[in-house]
Amino acid sequence: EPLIAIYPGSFDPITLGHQDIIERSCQLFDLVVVAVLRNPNKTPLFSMNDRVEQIITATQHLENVKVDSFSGLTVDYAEAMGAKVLIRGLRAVSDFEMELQMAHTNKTLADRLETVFLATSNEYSFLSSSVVKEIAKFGGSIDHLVSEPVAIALKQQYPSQS
Ligand code: COD
Repeated sequence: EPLIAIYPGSFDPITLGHQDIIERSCQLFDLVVVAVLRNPNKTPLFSMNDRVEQIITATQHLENVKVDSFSGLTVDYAEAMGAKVLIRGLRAVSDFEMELQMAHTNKTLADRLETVFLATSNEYSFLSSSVVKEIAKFGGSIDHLVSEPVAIALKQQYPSQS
């Protein structure tokens, strides 16, 4: 039976930090499903289509990745996908409280789903989608933080600054 893991998130947009977690997860699991949440409470910068396309492009070189979108509870989506593992990336200590709370909540909702935390690579420990958007908005260089297609898309979102 293949070991399936899901990696859920907003990915607005996908960064090199996310890509690093996906690449490393692909070494550990038979299939990694990158799942973009449709969140009615958040207004994303990029449409669902754009985000999914960006992730597909960024993971083209990996054979065992599937990209999808979902709504509702992550645990329900994980069960529908037959996933036994939920992957999360941990950056600084500041991520810890929120992530532990999420893991505990998900454990009460789905006992057989295990959250696995991967520590971020050093170079990406202060990288987030929000930071990338902030820098792009004010015309700073983001080329070392996101893939080239994402950098181009961000520059198009904030044209007056580029
Ligand atoms: N290095 C390593 N990891 C990183 C980096 C980086 N530089 N940047 C981000 N990450 C990790 C994050 O820690 C996270 O694990 C993952 O990448 C995705 O990050 P984001 O910011 O794109 O996604 P989030 O954190 O907004 O995703 C939250 C969910 C969508 C997973 C969550 O809200 C959810 O499960 N919602 C569905 C409703 C639900 O089930 N609720 C109950 C759970 S409490």
